[in-house]
Amino acid sequence: MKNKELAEIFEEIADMLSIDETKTSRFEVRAYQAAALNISGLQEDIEDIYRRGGTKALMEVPGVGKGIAGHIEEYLKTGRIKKYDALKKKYPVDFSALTKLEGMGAKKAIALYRALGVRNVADLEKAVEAHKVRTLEGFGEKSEESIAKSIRLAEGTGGRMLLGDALPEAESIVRTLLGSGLVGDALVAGSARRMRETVGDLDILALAENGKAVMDFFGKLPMVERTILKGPTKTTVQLKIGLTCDLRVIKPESFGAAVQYFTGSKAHNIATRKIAIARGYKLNEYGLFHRNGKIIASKDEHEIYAKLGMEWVPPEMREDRGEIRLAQEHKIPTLVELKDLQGDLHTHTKETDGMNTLEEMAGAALKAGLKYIATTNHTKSLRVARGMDEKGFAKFFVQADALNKKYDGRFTILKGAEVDILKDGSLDLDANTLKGMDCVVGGVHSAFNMSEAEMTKRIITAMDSGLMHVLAHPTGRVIGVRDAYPVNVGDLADAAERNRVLLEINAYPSRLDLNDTNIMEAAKRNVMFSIDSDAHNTTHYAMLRYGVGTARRGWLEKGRVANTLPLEKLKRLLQK
Ligand code: DGT
Ligand code: CA
Ligand code: CA
Repeated sequence: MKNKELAEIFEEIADMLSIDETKTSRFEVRAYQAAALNISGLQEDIEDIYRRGGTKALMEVPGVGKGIAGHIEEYLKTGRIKKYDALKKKYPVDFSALTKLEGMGAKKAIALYRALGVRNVADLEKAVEAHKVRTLEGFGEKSEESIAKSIRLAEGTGGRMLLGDALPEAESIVRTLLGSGLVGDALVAGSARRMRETVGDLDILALAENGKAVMDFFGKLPMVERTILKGPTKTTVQLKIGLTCDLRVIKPESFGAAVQYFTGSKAHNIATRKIAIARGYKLNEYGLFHRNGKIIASKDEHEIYAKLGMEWVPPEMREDRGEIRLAQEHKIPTLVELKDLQGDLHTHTKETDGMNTLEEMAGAALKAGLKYIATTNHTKSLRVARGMDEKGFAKFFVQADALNKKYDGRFTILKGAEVDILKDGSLDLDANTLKGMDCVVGGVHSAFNMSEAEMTKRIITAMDSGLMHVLAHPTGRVIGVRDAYPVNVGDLADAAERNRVLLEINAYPSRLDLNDTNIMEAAKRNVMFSIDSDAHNTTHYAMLRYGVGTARRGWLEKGRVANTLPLEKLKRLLQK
């Protein structure tokens, strides 16, 4: 059925015609739009219509006049439409993908094409990453951010949403439910509770006797776009942010069992159910039961694990990756927590591509409960980020000295850089400058296109320089934007151990790099990690929680995370 293809072509023709709007083309634009709309809504196959009665039959379709019927005939016969091809030649831009992004019309797409050469979503991603969009007339920082967000949502994550976008929404729903007075308790379950890096849908549980009132309230929340399915115990809605959300209303007597069940993961549940069966029990979302139906535990999640002979398992570990046995042996590690973090070793200021001054960044960190940050601006070869040279850093650090003096020990700024690891593994600042810094964070920012062996060697060469303290975002992936470059994480971890380089867990929600499984692999060595926000503005310290969540998914204890150390101990650790 070619209906959809044709509708998209006509939509795109309309987009392209609208770029140079004159009186006649405005009329044409509307004609193509109407045709697109009507054809996409057509139940019958447009090819059948044509076969049945030629262009005359086509013209009976609402919105299809003589000209458009001719185009359809041309397309069905030749697979092309000359008018479309000519316009595409003039505007070689993937409008159909670009205009699907929120707030992006044909005119904006063409403005981006003219100013920055943006032809498709991939180009736009690059432009957004390089912060080129915000400088254009009619765009600005806000619109750049919303473009970035809609790109992430539109593709790449396979319909899944970043935890960093999904979890705050879930928490806001939970807060609203708790504030309604209609529920005794409410919490986020599912993959969001497990802090998975992306979330397929939200699962919220509410404790209440009267399901109907809760569901009525839920369906009317401002963040809800429409209700997909409504019942007294389960309601599914489409949220405006582009995610579906299940709300389940649970009776108090089975709340713990429901929390355990709907937190998942499915694999963890299957494993726990097997343990129940082995003990002659039955486990489901209503409780843990004897085979005769008598209830053993159901109100409290901890009780269910206890009655299964298991230690309570932190949600982040519930992936059936070995946590079941640890829980049976009562050897679940004490995982690192957000409140354990005392500092942040990777932050930026407006001197390069950040948004705030060093003073503002330090003040916000202090407010976020941190005792120290390393200020780590980009280095000279990273031109898109206005990277600084040796002199630039020297000048910039005067500010750090002055602020440290002012803070008088209440807070400390460590002097550092996010130094580019160049193609040959050398670092992008001279060795003396780097030696004079407290915290050198090395990272790959360009020339990703290498074999695994080459990339691994490049990064190890950089670590072997003895000048690096932290390896930033070790695999370079940006969720939904680009995959990790090929690299052997085990070999990197070996080099990190040898050189006492900290492996970063970059907390930025689209990075989360290292990820959970890489952390587990690296942690087999005697290496330490650093959970860093990579903050580019004062609000970004809030992202640290996602880094902590990822560290917990990688089973890390506080003792493995360098920035849980008080300043003096951290400084000793960083000394080469
Ligand atoms: P998602 O939504 O893809 O990010 O991942 P989850 O883990 O949130 O999965 P979801 O929303 O399908 O279901 C929520 C939880 O409910 C899941 O983690 C475990 C539980 N669950 C769902 N389906 C099954 C099942 O067939 N068997 C068992 N044992 N548990 C299930
Ligand atoms: Ca889910
Ligand atoms: Ca679900």
